Parts: sequence; structure tokens; C-alpha cells
Amino acid sequence: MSPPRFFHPSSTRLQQLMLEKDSNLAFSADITDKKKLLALVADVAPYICVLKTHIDIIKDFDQTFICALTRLADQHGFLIMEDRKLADIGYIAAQQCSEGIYRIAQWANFITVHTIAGPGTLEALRRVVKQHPNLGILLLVQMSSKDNLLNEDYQRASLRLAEQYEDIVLGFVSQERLLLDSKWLWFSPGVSLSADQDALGQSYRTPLSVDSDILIVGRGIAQAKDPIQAAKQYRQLARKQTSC
Ligand code: 5BU
Repeated sequence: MSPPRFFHPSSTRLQQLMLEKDSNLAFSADITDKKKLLALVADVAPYICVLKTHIDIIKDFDQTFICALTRLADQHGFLIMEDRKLADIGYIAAQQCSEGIYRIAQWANFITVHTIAGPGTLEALRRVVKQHPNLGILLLVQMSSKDNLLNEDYQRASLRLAEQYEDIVLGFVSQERLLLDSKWLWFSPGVSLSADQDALGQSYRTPLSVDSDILIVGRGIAQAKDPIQAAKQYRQLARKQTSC
């Protein structure tokens, strides 16, 4: 079976967008008001190839939000990564992915998944992906937060799981490239030019010190005085890191 990076519709489209838009930048739109979120996304959309969401923090969520977001994605050319960090037994993870009010599998191109519960989570998600072929899985192997518990044994075991489920796993959320094989996509959060930490354990590196395919920036853009200018600057600095 060929690895998903080369045939999955979302990884193929992502690599196309990265080239077309000359961007390795993901904007993490961690904003709780849907109108404000959509307005900011419209502003920075020309400079990003991925929009990362936490759909469950939006206080006025409804289906019109998904319509507006996917319209923006089509209009401006970016993919949507829902940072849901699924971590439960397969039976529940599958439902969290496709049911409830969010129905993530219907609109997300990527969803993040913890490996803590073992292969059952991925076994169940394989069934979801069969029904939603645009959805790809990103496994969390490292985190940016200070003193997190993802030790090296855990990371190695997670990488092995990815190999077993390479038909649905497109890559990783990580702080560095842990494998040389170019079949995987690497996404890195914890990127900022203006801070080296926040008050709650987040730790940051500058774009130039991160080697990854996609650099994820949240508050560095959202809380900048001029978010459009900030998005342009992060895009410029992030694209030097590209290996695609
Ligand atoms: P920030 O505003 O750039 O700190 O936002 C970072 C985003 O990336 C936020 O949505 C986090 O949930 C997400 N994140 C992270 O910061 N660190 C990690 O290790 C992972 C995700 Br995985």
C-alpha cells in the first residue's frame, strides 16, 4: 500500500497549496466568537495553507459557522485541521469524530489524535475515514508544553503505531522531525516571535529554530497589533524551513 502522504486527498492538496501559496504557515484560530474568528481568518487566509481550529471553544457555534468556514477555505485555498486531540477508546473516539453537534469528520481535512489509548483508537478511526475519505489523522508525538509526559518511549511507540496505520495517518504534531522518511507530514505548534513562554506552561521557539513542514502560530498572529502584517512575517520566516 502506498503511504498516504502521496495519495490521500488532503495531503496531496496540502502539498499543492504549500507550493501555490508559497506558505508553510498554519494559523491556530483560537477565538471563541464565531464572527471575530471568521473575520480574522478572512484577513490572514492569503498567507496560510492550514487553518487550525478548536471547534469546542466557540461559544456561539452552529452549522452556519461550518458553512462560512468551509466557504472561506474554498475561496482562499486552505485546509482545516481540527485539533481535537482524541484520546479515548475506539468506540468513543469514532463518535467524537463523526457525531455530536460538531460532526468533525464532515468538514475537517485533518484531526489530531493522541496514541495513549493504543491501537483501538486508530482501528475505529479507520472506519470513520473510510466514510470520510478527505479526513486524515495526525498523531501527537511531542508537545510544546513544559514538562509534558510524552517521553521518548512513548514517542517511539507512537511512531510505530503510525506505521501500522499508514493508510490513515498522514503525519505528526511534533516539535521536530523524528523520522527521516519523507512520507510523513510534520506540524509544529509552540511558535512565536514575541514570547518564549506563556503563564500556563506553553513554551515557544522562533520560526527559524523549528524544522517542520508546517509551523502553527496562534496568539503570535491573533494578538498582534496588526495580524495581517504578522501573518505575512510568519509566512516569510516559516517558508525557509520547508522540505517539500
Ligand atoms: P499559541 O497561541 O501559538 O500558543 O497556540 C498554540 C496552539 O497549538 C493551541 O491551539 C494549542 O492547542 C496547540 N498546541 C500547542 O500549543 N502545543 C502542542 O503541543 C499541541 C498543540 Br499538540
